[in-house]
Amino acid sequence: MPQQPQVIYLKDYQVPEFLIEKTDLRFELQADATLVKARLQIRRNPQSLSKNSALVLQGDKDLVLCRVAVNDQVLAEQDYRRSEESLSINDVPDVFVLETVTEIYPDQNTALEGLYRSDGMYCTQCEAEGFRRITFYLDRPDVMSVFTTTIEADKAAYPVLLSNGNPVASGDADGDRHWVTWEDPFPKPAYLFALVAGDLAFIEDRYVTGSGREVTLQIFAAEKDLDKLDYAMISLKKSMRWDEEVYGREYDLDIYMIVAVDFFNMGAMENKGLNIFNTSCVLAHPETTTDAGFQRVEGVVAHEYFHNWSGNRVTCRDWFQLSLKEGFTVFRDAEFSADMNSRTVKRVEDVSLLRTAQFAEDAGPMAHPIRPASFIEISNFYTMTIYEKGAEVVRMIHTLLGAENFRKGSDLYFERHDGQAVTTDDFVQAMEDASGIDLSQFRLWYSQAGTPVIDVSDEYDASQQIYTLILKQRCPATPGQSEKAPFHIPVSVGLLGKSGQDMMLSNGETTQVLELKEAEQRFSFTEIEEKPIPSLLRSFSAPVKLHYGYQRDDLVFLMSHDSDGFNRWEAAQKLGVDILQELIGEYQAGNELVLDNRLTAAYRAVLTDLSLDQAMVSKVLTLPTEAYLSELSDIIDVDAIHAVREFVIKTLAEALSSELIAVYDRCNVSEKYAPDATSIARRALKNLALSYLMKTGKPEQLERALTQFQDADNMTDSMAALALVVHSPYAKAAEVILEQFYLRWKNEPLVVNQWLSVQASNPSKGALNTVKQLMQHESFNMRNPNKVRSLISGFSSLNPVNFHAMDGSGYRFLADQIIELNNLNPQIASRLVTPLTRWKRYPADRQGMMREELQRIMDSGELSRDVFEVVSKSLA
Ligand code: B3K
Ligand code: ZN
Repeated sequence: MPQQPQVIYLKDYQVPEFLIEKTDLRFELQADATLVKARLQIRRNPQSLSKNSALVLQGDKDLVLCRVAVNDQVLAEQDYRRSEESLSINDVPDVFVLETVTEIYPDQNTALEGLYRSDGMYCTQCEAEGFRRITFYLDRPDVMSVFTTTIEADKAAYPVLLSNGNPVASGDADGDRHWVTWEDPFPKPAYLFALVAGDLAFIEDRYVTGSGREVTLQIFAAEKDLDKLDYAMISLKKSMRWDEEVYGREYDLDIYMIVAVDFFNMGAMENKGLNIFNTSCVLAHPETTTDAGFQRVEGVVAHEYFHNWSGNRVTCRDWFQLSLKEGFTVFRDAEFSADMNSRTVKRVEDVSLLRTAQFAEDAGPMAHPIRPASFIEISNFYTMTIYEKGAEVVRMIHTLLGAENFRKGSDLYFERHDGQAVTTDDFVQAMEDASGIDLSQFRLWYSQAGTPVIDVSDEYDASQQIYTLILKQRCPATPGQSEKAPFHIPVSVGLLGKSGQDMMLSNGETTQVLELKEAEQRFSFTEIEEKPIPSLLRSFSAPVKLHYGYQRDDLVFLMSHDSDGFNRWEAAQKLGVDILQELIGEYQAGNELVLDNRLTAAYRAVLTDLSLDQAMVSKVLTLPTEAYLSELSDIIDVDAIHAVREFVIKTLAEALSSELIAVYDRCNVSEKYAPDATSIARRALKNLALSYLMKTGKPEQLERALTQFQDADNMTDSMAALALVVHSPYAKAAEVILEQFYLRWKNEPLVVNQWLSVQASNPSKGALNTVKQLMQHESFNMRNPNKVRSLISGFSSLNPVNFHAMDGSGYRFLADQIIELNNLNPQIASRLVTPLTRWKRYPADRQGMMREELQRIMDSGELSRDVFEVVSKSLA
C-alpha cells in the first residue's frame, strides 16, 4: 500500500456544508466514452457551522474533467483543485449554479460501480458511493436533490433510454441519435440515481393503488428472456398490495420499472422508480428456474419495492445507518414471504442462514454492530449482520411492542421522517414514542457486536407448584469491544405437560415473552401442576445462542408435540446436533460409529405421519448442515464433520428405505408446475427422500435419480437429480448427464451457473481440478460476478472438504483468484476473502496455511480499499 486507507468514524459525522437543490444531468453516450454534463443548484447549508468553507465534491480519479463553471463563469485551472478523490473550489457564493462536463469510460469499468456496460447495455450502480464515478457530486445520503436526467444515444443500438421518475420529453437528434428526458419529483440522494440504455424488450401491466391512482408497471430484459418475466410482475403486484395492507404505504410515482442485467455485483438495487436487478433475481420460468429461484425472485422484488418507503422516502443520514433501511426492509420482505408461503418454513430458512453465516461473522475478525462505529470501505458492510441481524433486531421490537403498537410506530416513523435522511435512533425513537414502551436498554443491540449466549436452567417446586426458569446471559468479546453490557432480550417460551399439551401461563396464554434484561434473571410460573418440559425461544424470538440441558428423549417429545412449529424443527436440529457431535468425538477417537436409534425412530415417525405440516417435513428431516456443525465447533474438524454426517445419512437411509420409497412415490405426482407452498413442499420432500435413497448405494436408486432427471418437466426436479448424481460415486453417470445438461441449457446463463456450482461443490476428490478446468470453459467469465459466485464461491463456501484440503491447494487457489479480481472488481474480490477470515476456527496446521495465503494477498501489490480492509483485519 502506498498509503494506508483512511478509517471513517461515525463520531466524526457532520452535516453537509452545502446542499444541492436541483440536479440536472445530460448523458451523451458515445461509442468509446460518455460525456456527463451536470448543472447543480447549490447553496450553503444553513445548519452547517462553517460559513465560508470551500466546496468539496467527491469525484473518482478516473473522471476526466473537461469544464467547470460557477454561475456561468468558466473556471481557470488555478481556480479549483483536483485530487485523487475530489474537486475543491474556494470562494464560492452562498447560492450558485455549478456546471461540470466530465468524460467517463463505461466500457473500461470492470468494477461494475458507476456507469458500465453489461452485455451491450448501459446501466448504473450507485449505492453506496458509485455516483462519484459518474460525476463530481456531494455523494452522501444526507444530500437529497431533485433530479432531471436527459440521455442521448444512438437510436438503433439503444432504443430504450431510462432514468428515475417520469419521462417528460423526447426527440430525435442528429446522426441517427435520439434523446429522452426524465424528471423525478422526489428529492433523493445520489445513491438512488439510475440510468439504463439498451435494446430491451419489456412486459407491461397496471396497478391501481388503494386510493385509486393508476401506476404503469414495466419489466425490461433481453428479448430472449421475455418469457421469464411474469413471475416478477405477479410478485411486484402482490408486494404493492401487501405494503398497503400491512403498512398503509402506497406507491408514489406514475411508473415503476425493473430492468434485468446480467453483470451485477449483488442481487438488485432499489433506485427510485427504476430498480436494476441481477437477472438471477428477476427471471423465472419453470423449465429453467428452481423453486428456490422462484422464491428468491418473489422475495427480492418485494424487498426492492418495500425500499420505496423504507430507504427512499425515508433514507439514511450516513452509511453507518445502513441497517436503518436494510434491517427494516429485510424484516418487511421476510414477513411478506411468510404471508405468501409457509411462515414456519420461511422462519426456518432465515434462522438457518443467520446461525451459519451471521453468527460466524459475529465471531470473526469482521464482527461489527448493526450500526458500525467505523469502516474503511462501506461496500464491505453490506453484510449478514447489517441485513439479517438488523432484521432480527427489528423483529424483536415487533415482539416487544406487539403488532398493533409496531404499526403505530412505523406509521409515526414514516410520517415524521418522510423526505428526510435519518438514523437508526430516529427509528427506535418513533417506536418508543408511539408505543410508550421503554427501549433505552434495547438500543444496545445497535452498538454492541457479538452473539449473546443464554444459559438456561430450571427448578420445579412440586409442593408450591412453582416452576422457575433461570436465564443467564453473556456476550463474547469482539474486535474493539471486550466488555458488553447485558442486552434487553425477548425470550418467548411455552411449557409442555407430559401429555404434550401446552400449559396455560399466567398471561392467560400458552406462550409468554420473558424480557431478559439482567445478566441473570429468574422467571417463575405459578399453578404449574407437573414438572414441564420448556419450549424455549419460540419462533427464534432473539438472535442468540440458547443452551438448556435437554435430554434426547425430551427433544424427541418436543419434535412431535411442541405447538410452535419452529421449535419442533429446532428440537429435531438439537437432537441431530447432539448425536452428530457425539459421533464426531467417536470418529476422532478412531472408534466405530453407532447411530442412536432414537433418531431413526423419530425420523420414521415424522416420515409416516400424514397429519404433520407437510411443508415442514423435509426441513425436520434434514440433518444439521456441515456449515452449522462447523459454526458450533470450537475447532472445526472439516473431515470428521463430513464423514460423520455422511455416515448418519447412510444409516438412516438404509433403515428407512421402504418409508422413503413410499414418500417418494406419494410425492412424485405429475401435475402442472406451480411455485406455490404446497407444491414446493411436495417437491422438497420428494427430493429429500431421493437424496437419502441415493446414499444407500443401491443401483436401483441411481436409476430412480436418472429417471427423474430425464423425465423432469421443471428445473427443481432436474437440478436435484443432477446434483445427487454428480455428488455420488457414480462418476460415469455423472459425466454423461453433465454433458447432456450443458448441451440442453448452454444458452441459458442462469442454468449454466447452476451447472457450474453443482460441479464446484462436489465433495469428491478432484473437484479443484474440475473447477480449474471450468475456469477455461466457454461459459466462464471472470468479469461476470454470477459466474465467479457460482464457480469460485461454489468451491470455497459450499465444498468444505476440498477447500480445506490438507495440501493447502484450496486456499492457494482462492488467494490467486482474489489477487486477480482485486484489480478487476474489488467488491467481488473482497467478498471472496470471507472463508479465509475464519482461519482461527481451524486446527493449527490449517490455520498456518490460511494465514499464509492472507499474507500473500496482503503482499501482492496495491490492494483496493475493499480487499485491504478485510485482509488486514483478518491478520490483525
Ligand atoms: N441496497 C442494495 C445494495 C447495494 C449494495 C452496494 N454495494 C440492494 C438492497 O439491499 O436492496
Ligand atoms: Zn435492501
